[in-house]
Amino acid sequence: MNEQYRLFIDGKWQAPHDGQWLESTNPYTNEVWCQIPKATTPDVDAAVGAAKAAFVRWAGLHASERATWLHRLADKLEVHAEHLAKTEVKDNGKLFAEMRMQMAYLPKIYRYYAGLADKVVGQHVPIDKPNHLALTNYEPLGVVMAITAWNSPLLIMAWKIAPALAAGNTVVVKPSEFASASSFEFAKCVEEAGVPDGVINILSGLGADVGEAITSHPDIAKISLTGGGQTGAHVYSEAAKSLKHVTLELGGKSPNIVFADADQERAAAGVISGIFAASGQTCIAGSRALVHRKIADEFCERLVTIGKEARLGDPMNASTHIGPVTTPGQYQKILDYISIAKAEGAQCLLGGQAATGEQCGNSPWFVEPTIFRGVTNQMRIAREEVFGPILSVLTFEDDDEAIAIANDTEFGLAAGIWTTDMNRALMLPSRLQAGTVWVNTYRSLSVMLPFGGYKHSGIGRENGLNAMYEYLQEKTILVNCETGPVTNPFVMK
Ligand code: TXE
Repeated sequence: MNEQYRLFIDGKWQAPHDGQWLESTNPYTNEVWCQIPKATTPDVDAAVGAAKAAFVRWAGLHASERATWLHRLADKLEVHAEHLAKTEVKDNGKLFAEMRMQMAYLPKIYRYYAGLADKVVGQHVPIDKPNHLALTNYEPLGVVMAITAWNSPLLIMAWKIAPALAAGNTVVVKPSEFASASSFEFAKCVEEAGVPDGVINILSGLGADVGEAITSHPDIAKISLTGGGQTGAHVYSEAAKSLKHVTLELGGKSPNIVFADADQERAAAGVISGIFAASGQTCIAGSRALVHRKIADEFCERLVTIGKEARLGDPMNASTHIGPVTTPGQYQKILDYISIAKAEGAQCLLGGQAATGEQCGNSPWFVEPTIFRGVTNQMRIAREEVFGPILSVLTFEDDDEAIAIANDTEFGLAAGIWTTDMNRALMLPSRLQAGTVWVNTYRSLSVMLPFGGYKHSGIGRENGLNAMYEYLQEKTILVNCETGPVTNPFVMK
């Protein structure tokens, strides 16, 4: 019997108001494996109401007490890491090897922000008014709505709710309808850890059903969303109507720039993992390889050689390199872009079609790792986010041209540089319009480092010290200590 999850609201498991559930399909077995509740507006109201009521108590705790709760939660996440990883694989078809690493990292994120909770301090400002005492202080925003995507549900959730909770906010999480189960398994850890009721609430459902209830809800102070660009823009404009704070982590079309002086073996491995890991379904996918014209032939051969070695198969199997695509919609989108690239005149060096065969099990959603050469930056395949295992190779003549092509995109999430020239390594990152620039590495993240996008890749930053301030507001306190006679009350001092 498949598990039928319930909403986690105010520390209790509740059936959705409309009594409807959605089915979750395992992308590898192509079988429905669980049911997730289909929340609607009354469920959003209930969850936000619970979070609002809990806020007074949670924000009133000393920061070090909130930190203790986050550590307790982290303890439970450690105990259940393996189970959480397996749940995510069933939901999104990503490799167990990757999800296991993510789950091992998850507690560190909660512990990092637990450690920061009581380090947030205000200032005494020696202002230019005699006999006045000026202080600043940081206070939480209130109820934070975390909307997450299907590609790394619990990691993305942690980036949002760990700093939000440490800062004193309470949260409602709405995971993607394509991968909600792990968020409910996470809620079991919340329950086991004994986190006070209403501090963390989990809702599942369709964005279209609950979107308006979220964006217009008067008691939600902030929305933090990871998702597609269109969703981000829509949520941003709707949230503006009630002046909500917003953090957006959206898509990318990230360049991986390979200079002629690069260590080609390392660069090729980096470019391949940058695009084929997670079947290319990551916001930081290095989907454009910009290769110096002088080495382009040799480098493309290397890419094809490594790409051919990719083993497609069961994501639970340790020897699998590439699993299925997560959703039928995503699968179709990727195949459409392959057709578009071919029609635009790009030359297909590898793959270029759906993958079938025994290794794909019952899954109809495998796509061959694909490399296109002869791509120009004007082609749609170079401009639009595919979110699949499709690499476009472009060439450049010199540094200026590489930078110009790299920056000629509406996105700006990440970029990679492969070079052994120290000057390039040090001087070029500042010329790239991207939130993260990796040099001689790619797709390497840390909770200690800010992460977020330039341009259409997002607004605000996650991770790092400053992410705490995305969930805080600054207060000024000015105390007049004058004792002399009152002067003219009609003139502002
Ligand atoms: O994302 P959506 P989808 C990109 C990627 C992918 C495309 C579509 O290119 O092909 O987006 O993916 C919720 N109000 N990325 O359709 O729809 C939704 O329920 C409030 C990049 O899965 O943007 C889910 O929880 N919420 C990305 C979340 O938004 C709404 C990761 C994201 O879903 C809503 C995922 C609304 N009106 C996709 N509409 C990345 N940055 O990594 C939807 N949602």
